[in-house]
Amino acid sequence: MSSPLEKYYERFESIEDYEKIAIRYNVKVEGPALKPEDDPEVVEILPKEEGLKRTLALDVLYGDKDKTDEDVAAALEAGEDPIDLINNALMKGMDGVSALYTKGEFFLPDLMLAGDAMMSGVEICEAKLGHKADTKAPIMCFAVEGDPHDIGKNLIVMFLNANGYDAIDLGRDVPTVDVVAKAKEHNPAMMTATALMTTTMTAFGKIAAALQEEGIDTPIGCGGGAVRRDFVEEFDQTFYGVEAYHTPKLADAVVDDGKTWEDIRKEYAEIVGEYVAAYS
Ligand code: B12
Repeated sequence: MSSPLEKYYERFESIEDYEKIAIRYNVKVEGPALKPEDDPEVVEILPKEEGLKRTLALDVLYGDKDKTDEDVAAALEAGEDPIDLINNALMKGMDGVSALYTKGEFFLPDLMLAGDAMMSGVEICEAKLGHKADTKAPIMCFAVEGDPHDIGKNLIVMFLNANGYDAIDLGRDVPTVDVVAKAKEHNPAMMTATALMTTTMTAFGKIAAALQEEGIDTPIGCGGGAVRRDFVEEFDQTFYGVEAYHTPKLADAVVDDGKTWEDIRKEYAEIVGEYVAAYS
């Protein structure tokens, strides 16, 4: 007499036409999956020539920190220029990740793994250089007072660094007085403030008022799960930020094109180059 488990498996042994299983679950196999590096947009971004730079870009694309560390060390050993590795290998991998995330083909964990891999590679390059790579401008990033949620803020920091900015990461639960003190110290071109709780997002207005008292008019991008555009726009000096990967483009608009917080409120979708529901 067979056991219940054996009986269960016997049912499958009697199935002759396995296609029926697929039909029942409405599964259609459409051929081999497209590899991330074969996506047409990613093909345009990654270094085309086989070699250390392409390998490194792929390490980042696949979020493989250990392999990135190994390959950066090997590339530096082989005499590659650390700045060239940052700009034309590590950052290219991260650009590929952003492209796939924008399309909805990569997800938050992919971003975080790739960000860690890229930043680790950048640190090894900077250690070889003996100084930090030149950056476009300092941008200050923080999660507001009372708020422990920092995943979005960490993504912002990673995207800014990946795009050549000096992201000054103040961390999470940052008191408004510290924001003002750090703004005086670093004179950032822009700030990003993140809040995920209805109880903490009131900090945006307090921060804007405290900065204005000190005569600091730096644009502040405010975002986070619970935050809405109309709430943010109740205060001067602020604009509503939607996706972490938008931040470098918003920073470019401020740094390169002299856009103000008022301009960004009007031109957000144009600046980030895509349809943004909150700004439609
Ligand atoms: C992870 C998480 C936690 C983790 C945080 C870990 C960490 N290191 O961040 C932990 C477990 C610590 C936590 C704790 C708490 N949490 Co919590 N948490 C979450 C959760 C599940 C996900 C949040 C998240 O990381 N989202 C993903 C990131 C990427 O999103 P994001 O930060 O918003 O950033 C995106 C955008 O907003 C944008 N963005 C953000 N800022 C900016 C700025 C600019 C300029 C731009 C352009 C874009 C931008 O970029 C990102 C997308 O690309 C949410 C629920 C949910 N599904 O959202 C609850 C949630 C946020 N938590 C909540 C609560 C209540 C708490 C607690 C108070 C629970 C408790 N009773 O103890 C505690 C906090 C305790 C404290 N110390 O005060 C509530 C908040 C409710 C509210 N509306 O007020 C939520 C919504 C859960 C719920 N449904 O109740 N939490």
